[in-house]
Amino acid sequence: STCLLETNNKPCEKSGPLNVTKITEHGKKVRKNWTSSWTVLQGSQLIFAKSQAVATSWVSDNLIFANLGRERVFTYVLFQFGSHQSKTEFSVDLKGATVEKASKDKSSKKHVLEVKTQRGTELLIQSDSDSIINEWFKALTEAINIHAWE
Ligand code: I3S
Repeated sequence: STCLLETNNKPCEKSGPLNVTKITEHGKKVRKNWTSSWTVLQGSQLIFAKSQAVATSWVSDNLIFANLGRERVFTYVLFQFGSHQSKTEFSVDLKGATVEKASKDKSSKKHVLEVKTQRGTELLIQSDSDSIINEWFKALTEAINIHAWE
């Protein structure tokens, strides 16, 4: 598969191309700016980058390698704020987030999901493929449920 990144020896759950736009940032409405992003779901992090290569290097820039006993444990730290965040490269934390199928008034596009984070970011993610968006809906719902109480 396309998931090459590891966290605590766990491969990422899902990755692939999606169209994404923020609609709210820190609780404030922002102008839509649909871009196609390589999207990676890893643990409770949902990462957006321009391309798969950028996603890989961006995440590995934020990797901390720790040797715990005999096992090599890979832990990464993603910067939620600060210089590492840009319009095309950013991540959101899914702890306490919600995901739902977006209502028609949110977008004229088909197959749109709305993700709301605890920090007041709202994203729309979209694919022209019904089955791709359904897979993402399942994966995101699962990730949100698994990490809800952390
Ligand atoms: O929700 P909106 O404002 O109708 O979103 C559309 C606009 O953002 C539009 O751009 P400008 O109005 O900034 O020129 C985009 O091109 C559209 O894609 C947006 O709507 P959809 O329905 O595609 O999410």
